Amino acid sequence: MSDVKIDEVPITGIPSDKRITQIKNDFFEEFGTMPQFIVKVPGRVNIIGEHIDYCGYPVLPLALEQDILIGGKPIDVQELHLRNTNKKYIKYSTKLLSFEDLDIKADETGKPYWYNYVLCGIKGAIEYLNNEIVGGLQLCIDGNIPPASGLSSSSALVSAACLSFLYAQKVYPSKTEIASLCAKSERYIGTQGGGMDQAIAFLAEKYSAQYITFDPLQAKPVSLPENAVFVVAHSLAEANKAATNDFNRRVIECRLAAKILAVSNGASLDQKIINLSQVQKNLNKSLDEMISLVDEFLCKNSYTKNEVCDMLNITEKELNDIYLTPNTKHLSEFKLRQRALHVYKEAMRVESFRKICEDNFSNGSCKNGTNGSSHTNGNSGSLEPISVLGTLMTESHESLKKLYECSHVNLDRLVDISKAMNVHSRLTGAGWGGCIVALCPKEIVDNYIETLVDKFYVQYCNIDKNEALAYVFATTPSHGAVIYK
Ligand code: ADP
Ligand code: NG1
Repeated sequence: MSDVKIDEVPITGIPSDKRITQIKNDFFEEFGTMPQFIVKVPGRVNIIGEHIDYCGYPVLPLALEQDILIGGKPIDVQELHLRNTNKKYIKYSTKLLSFEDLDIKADETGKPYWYNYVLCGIKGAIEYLNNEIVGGLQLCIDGNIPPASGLSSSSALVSAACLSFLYAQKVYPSKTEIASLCAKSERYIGTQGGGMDQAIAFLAEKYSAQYITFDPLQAKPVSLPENAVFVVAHSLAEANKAATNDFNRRVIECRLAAKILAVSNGASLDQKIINLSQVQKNLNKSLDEMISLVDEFLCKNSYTKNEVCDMLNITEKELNDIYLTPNTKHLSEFKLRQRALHVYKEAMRVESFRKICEDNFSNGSCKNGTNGSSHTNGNSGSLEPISVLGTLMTESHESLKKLYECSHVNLDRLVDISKAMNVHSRLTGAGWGGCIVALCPKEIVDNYIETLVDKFYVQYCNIDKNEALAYVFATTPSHGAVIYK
């Protein structure tokens, strides 16, 4: 899997599609020529394993049918010209500089411009090429992944831009290589994300979710129950991760928790950043044992900056410089215990979920009866496997809401409406808005969607029934990035 190159399909193989026609028309209108290639990178929904990729733990996403499409054509001059089929995203052009000089600045409110995500992908690609680039690029972008909604529109955009640029430069990295490169590239936007979104964008396979492990990056297909469907429903609240410090705050709280657990258990006081999974490996402990260590060494509900400095035996300046990001330096209080507990317990839920799928649905069908779970987490004896999977998703949501504090009142309402129909669900993606993912038995899917439309979108959000149908959809696992040439 690791050395596999990205699929290239003859451009004649593109299904005739309104969006492709739109890209071609807009490309011609803007640049007076046709695109030479089109790249397609999917969004994703994460089934379980939230806010743990940047702590080094495996996650379980699948690629969506919704995607970012980019039509591209190399040009002789070292310039980049961007156009979007959606006119709310303004045109943008720039000289292509060395990666050190390619500056990515947010607007005056701190929110990134849309084209900054394209620049992230291109900056990463130029860095990968050691500034040895030939010519430039014209690009026209079209996306149908709901933005700022936890379905990875930003990573699909960064990844599609990076792939387009490398392809135009005639450079063809493997899927794992480009996935890791794009994860690194997206951090130029200012958030310290993990690598889940970029990994599934390139490593996804049709009809299965992927169990993604990091360091080294690998993806293993996971068969899902045939008699259930994963339904995504939008909360109608958008949250741009890079516009606030909510996301980075959680990342650094996890970093600090990891370092404190390490030094409290005998590690030397150095300045190396480690994640919660590395601490577990170094201490050679089980996840259960890590939870006991959190209870023992991170027993307070909140830690001040001074307390953290004392525990790590560092000055405030060192804390700021080594561990904090520009948008978290001013924080004075850190919730280390809650974040670490969420991460270790969520990592256990991912393992339970994967094992249940492996033991029960390995041929894509549900072998009724056993749940196959050997973990305490979500192990409910004689329950049907699907209901054990559902319980794990419900527990994940509770933990994200209470320990990680990244839910939203609309997300909680969607989860509650689902619960009343015996459908388990959870927030998916970064949270603070965005979407839920629900595990819904096939035979009630239509009824479930109708109930959400009625109780959430029409009655609670006061939107029209037809409009509401655009916000809730059943998913089918799709494939990873493709280049049409
Ligand atoms: P997500 O959870 O979808 O990844 P982010 O908050 O990280 O959300 O990023 C969302 C941002 O990505 C949007 O605000 C916009 O700037 C950019 N974006 C997403 N889709 C598109 C698109 N089709 N065209 C242009 N920019 C897009
Ligand atoms: P989304 O849902 O795309 O905002 C973010 C991170 C992921 C992961 C999830 C939470 C980026 C690009 N994406 O995803 O790595 O940490 O939140 O599980 O930072």
